[in-house]
Amino acid sequence: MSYEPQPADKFSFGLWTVGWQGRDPFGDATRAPLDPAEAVHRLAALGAYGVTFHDDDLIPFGASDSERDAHVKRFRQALDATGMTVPMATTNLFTHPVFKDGAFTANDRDVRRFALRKTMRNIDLAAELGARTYVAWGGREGAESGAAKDVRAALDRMKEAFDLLAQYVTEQGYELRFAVEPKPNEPRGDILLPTVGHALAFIERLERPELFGVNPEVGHEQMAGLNYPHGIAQALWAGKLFHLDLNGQSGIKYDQDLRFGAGDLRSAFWTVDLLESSGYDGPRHFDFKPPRTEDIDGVWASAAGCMRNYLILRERAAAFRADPAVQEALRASRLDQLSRPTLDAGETPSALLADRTAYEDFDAAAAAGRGMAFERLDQLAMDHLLGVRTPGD
Ligand code: XLS
Ligand code: MN
Ligand code: MN
Repeated sequence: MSYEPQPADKFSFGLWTVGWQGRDPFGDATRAPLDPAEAVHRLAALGAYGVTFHDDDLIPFGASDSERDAHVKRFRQALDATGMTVPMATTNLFTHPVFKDGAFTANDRDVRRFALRKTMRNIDLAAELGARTYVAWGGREGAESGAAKDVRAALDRMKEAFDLLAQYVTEQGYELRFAVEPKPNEPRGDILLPTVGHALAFIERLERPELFGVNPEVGHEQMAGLNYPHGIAQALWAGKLFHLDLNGQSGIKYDQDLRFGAGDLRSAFWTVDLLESSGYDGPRHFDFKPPRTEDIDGVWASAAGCMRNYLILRERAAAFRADPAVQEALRASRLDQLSRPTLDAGETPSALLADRTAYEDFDAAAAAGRGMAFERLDQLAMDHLLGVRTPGD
């Protein structure tokens, strides 16, 4: 097996990922700026099919209209030369100091209006470049102290912003849907819409909920101590997994943005298993940061590693599902029963009350005595993940 990424695998990368210069709160940049056109060419050569961007990744904040046109033209030429697509775009509402107290939920009304205009401008470009998803990560929508943010008022303003943007794309006739990206903290002490669950609940309060889904990132859910595959499973169940950010994270700490497969490898295995078996057909988008120890060769090695690890895990997950011993173990763990409705078709509360086997004659001690056989099942997964399971074992 060569694990060679192909465009059909739908791997995409943010310009800001391979372009990250390694500036962190404690240290300066360790790498030179990367030309977006060069990034497109290199990623295409590695086997990616798409590239994504924040407005400011492509067009420096404050650029004149003619500079802007030149940047977009160069980028387009690279896309045309390589056949790379732009499946998603997003807005930088966090780097410039004007956004120090947020964008759509900044206390200052003029900052909120500026943030909306900045977003609408980049939505036009995203639509022009053929993007189908517009990500909204509220990087600085939050607070460090209690009285500084009236959370209910801030959520009103967040809803107002998303309703306005949805009205805008509808009026423009853009085929663009929004994907809200949750994160619990960093750079704010606490960020609004901190988890997939918060975002899913918020979306239902919007005027056009059908235009909104989520963009869950591996590390962000894990920073909140949550189970990423469970988070995306609930998003899939709700029909809301519009996009996702794959990367690696080791436990509850700062946003590590390791390459996919690093950090919690077992979680990565279950993530790929779920994506591949669920019919999710969106981009496999990597939002990672090549560590600042790396030179530019290390950047490309790291990007290649994201895709390679996905392909290895895809192969391992498929082998796990196809293994007759696993299918038997799944039955022993009664996964087939979980898929069966608890009530018979048309069964009413009174019919359930009339069923003595469900309660009066139910042998709780016997049911409690049944082992679930999950350990054998999980060890089979482990053997597949570690590559030591051979057919017929
Ligand atoms: C930061 C986020 C960011 C979004 C896009 O933590 O992951 O990169 O994905 O703005
Ligand atoms: Mn992250
Ligand atoms: Mn992200």
